[in-house]
Amino acid sequence: MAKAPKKSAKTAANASSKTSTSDDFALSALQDAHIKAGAYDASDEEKLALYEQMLLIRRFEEKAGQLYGLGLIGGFCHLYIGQEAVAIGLQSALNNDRDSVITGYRDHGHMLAYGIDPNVIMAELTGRQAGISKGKGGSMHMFSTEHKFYGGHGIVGAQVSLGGGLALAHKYKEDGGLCLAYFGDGAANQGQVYETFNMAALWNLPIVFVVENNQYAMGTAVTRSSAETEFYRRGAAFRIPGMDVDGMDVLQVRGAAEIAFEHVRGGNGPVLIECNTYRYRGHSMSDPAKYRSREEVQEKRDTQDPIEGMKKMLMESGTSEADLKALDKAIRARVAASADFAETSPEPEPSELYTDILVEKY
Ligand SMILES: Cc1ncc(C[n+]2csc(CCOP(=O)(O)OP(=O)(O)O)c2C)c(N)n1
Ligand SMILES: [Mg+2]
Repeated sequence: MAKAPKKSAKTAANASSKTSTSDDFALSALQDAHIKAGAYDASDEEKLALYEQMLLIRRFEEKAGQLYGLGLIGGFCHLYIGQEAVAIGLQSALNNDRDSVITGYRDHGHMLAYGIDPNVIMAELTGRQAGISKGKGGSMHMFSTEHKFYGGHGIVGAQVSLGGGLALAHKYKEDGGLCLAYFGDGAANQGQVYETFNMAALWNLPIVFVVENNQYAMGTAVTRSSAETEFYRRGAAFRIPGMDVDGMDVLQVRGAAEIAFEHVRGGNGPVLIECNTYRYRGHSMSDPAKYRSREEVQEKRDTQDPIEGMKKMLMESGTSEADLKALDKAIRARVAASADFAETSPEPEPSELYTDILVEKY
């Protein structure tokens, strides 16, 4: 069983370093603001919308898992189940007309969080012409420039440097946008991440780096791979303020997003957010997950599930169980329709083999 990082120790450590110099204070100021502000103060309507969006990701991913089992999805397929609060909490605070998003291969949830049609995502997973990459990319290579969603990247950590480039473009064009660049706890040990931190801080780029710490990189627990498991501190050497966020609570994530985005939009340079979360399924569909116990997974599900947590909150504020059941039914129907759409869509024409490839000198 993975040893849970000692989260209690860091608050004390922060407190002691805060007073040393004003510079140290600047690096922890956003974390202090996050602790003070706490969860986002959502209206009942907003809570229901966040719940609905998280549930759509969960049901979509469950269906993708089934289609994979039936052989309808080939290649790799990395599910986002358990991590829904991260993408929804952050992306609900974005300005979709201006801001850009980039992530790794665990990307279906981010696309749904960005409001991209489930039909075109499912069609991509099943390799159909109607897919968002014309069925030629699959699970790890989805892209929508129209929605300012820049992938979907299979090379661990590479999206962080590309995100730096997107942020540079926002600054260069003065379009007022920011880039949200997600990466995993495993990717956080890649050298290029720190090269990007340096340039982003040096050039004051509008970028929010988000470590989705789901406690594992493939089969390796963070405590076995990382000397510093408090990932939010890793920007300190580059003068990037960090925030340590409960990634299983959508309102905490949204609260942190409000603070981080305001800081970046104010022209103050990058922020690093660590969202502490957990993936329930294996690394990919082909992972039997023997490196952890069933009890560990069950315990997380029972005590920290982001969707159950929000459901409880909604019921406490008066939403009836019947209404929530009806919502789930509607989402299941929406997801089933996306699977039907994907299964009945044609595969790409063989001539598509010759499109979207570089064959000339550029
Ligand atoms: C440069 C590179 N090295 C190794 C791999 C193989 N690989 C794929 S996923 C992965 C683990 C990444 O874990 P993490 O960053 O924590 O993301 P998570 O899968 O947990 O979302 C590795 C090592 C790769 N795709 N690219
Ligand atoms: Mg990970």
